[in-house]
This record gives sequence, C-alpha cells and structure tokens, in this order.
Amino acid sequence: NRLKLSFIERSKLAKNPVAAKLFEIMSAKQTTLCLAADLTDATKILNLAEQVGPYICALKTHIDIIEDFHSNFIEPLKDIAKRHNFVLFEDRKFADIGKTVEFQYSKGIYQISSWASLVTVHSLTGKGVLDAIKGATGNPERGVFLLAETSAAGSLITDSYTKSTLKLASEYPDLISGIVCQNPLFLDNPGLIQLTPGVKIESKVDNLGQQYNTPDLVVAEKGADVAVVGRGITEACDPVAAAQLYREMLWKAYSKRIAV
Ligand code: 6AU
Repeated sequence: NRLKLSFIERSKLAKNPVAAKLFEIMSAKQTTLCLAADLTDATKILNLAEQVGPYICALKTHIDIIEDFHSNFIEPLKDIAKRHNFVLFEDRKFADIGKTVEFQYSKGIYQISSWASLVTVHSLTGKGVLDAIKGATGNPERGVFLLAETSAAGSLITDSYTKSTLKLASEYPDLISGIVCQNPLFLDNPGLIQLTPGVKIESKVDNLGQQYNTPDLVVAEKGADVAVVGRGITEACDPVAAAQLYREMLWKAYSKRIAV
C-alpha cells in the first residue's frame, strides 16, 4: 500500500525517471506542494516562482494563458527551477490524435517538450497520444500525468473511464509519472504519484464548478501525494506566507499518514 511508504522508498520503485526525481525532491525539500502558477503576466510568474521556489516540488504552468509570452521567458524559468530544485510541469491536457499531439508537444511557439519535464494528458484518445509523447523530439527527461478523475463539478468522466485510464497507465510504465485524480485509486502501485488539484484551506467551490478539499483531507483520506494549489496561493494577501503554510500542512499530513 503506497500510502504507508515514504517518498524515498517510493523513489526506488518509480519506473519513470521524472517520477523518481520528483519523489527525491519531495523528500529532500520536505514538500509535496505543486504551485499552479495561473497568472497571465510573465514577470509575475517569474517573481512568484523565485519567491516560493524553496517551498514547492513542482511549478505547474498553463503556458497559453500568458499574455506577454516570449521564448525568452523559458530560460529564466528553467534557471529558477534549477536553483530551487523543482520540476517544471506544463498542464497542457493533451487530448487530440497522436500526430497532432506530437506537434502540440514539440512545435509551435511554446515548444513544451524542450522545457517541461512533466505534462498532463487526457486518456480520452488512447494509446496514440502516449506513443506521440514518447517519440517526440525534445528533452528526453519526460513524464506524463494521466487524468483519471477531475475536480470539476458535473464532469462526464465515469468509473469505467477512470478504470480504463489506470489500465492505459499500466501499459506505459516508463512514461507515466502518475495520475491526476481525487481518490486513492492505485494503492498497489507505489512507483506512481497521485496528483490532486482542488486544494484550498477555505472556500469549498468557485463560481465555475471548481470543487475544493482541505490539505489535510486530500492527503489523509483522499490519497494525494502531490497537491496542486493555485488561487489558495496566487490570490492570498501574502503568497509566500501562504505557500509556506500549505507546504507545512501538507507535509504534516503526509508524515502522519506514513507514521500510523
Ligand atoms: O487551485 P486552483 O483552483 O486555483 O487551480 C487548480 C489548478 C488549475 C487547473 O487547471 C488544475 O489545477 N486542475 C487539474 C490539473 C492539474 O490537471 C485537474 C483537475 O481535475 N482540476 C484542476 O483544477 O491550474
């Protein structure tokens, strides 16, 4: 049961190299916090990344929401990630046929495969997408988080879709870093990471269908390894203090989980 194992033990069981690295970072920095840096201004993202860098294991972008995106945004972002030892994660949620995804992943103005070690992928279109990501040009250090469930109210994802997603993940052990989900779905595969978004200390929903759980609940009861926090940090009066607080709450919950 992965919920009882430490991240350092699990790093040795991970078959995807980025998952192994993420486990090591989580263990070394004592943080399971992934910041969703959902800001539309490039400089604001860089400043926030620099400030919260010590408290996060990964920084998740939606690169296509940045209004002043330029390819010269990427080098400083990579530099900050390197100095503070966190992973760059583009939440692209690829969902097209393989050939199109190959282009979306490695071409265009974002050239995601050249800088993001992690990306999110919908399982909807099946194996072709994963084959495309595996074979595309770019940094060979790459991992995929497959979406098996969502935090959105009224989602069309069914139990059988979720199950089929886990089966698909098991067919690509060297590529899949983990699963994006809301429940402890894969207890028997400790090398995979459960990434859970929809985490906030207050406010149970937003006005567009997002549903939140508290840091303690997602880790203790819902099986989250890495927790994604966006507006809980970006919209706080003091984002750095908020990041520190989320990091601490999440780490305490994890420590308690592996201790009992
Ligand atoms: O904390 P928030 O609500 O401000 O931001 C949550 C972040 C956003 C979403 O695009 C993303 O998490 N997300 C995902 C991911 C990570 O793929 C899946 C999901 O089910 N719900 C969700 O909110 O950047």
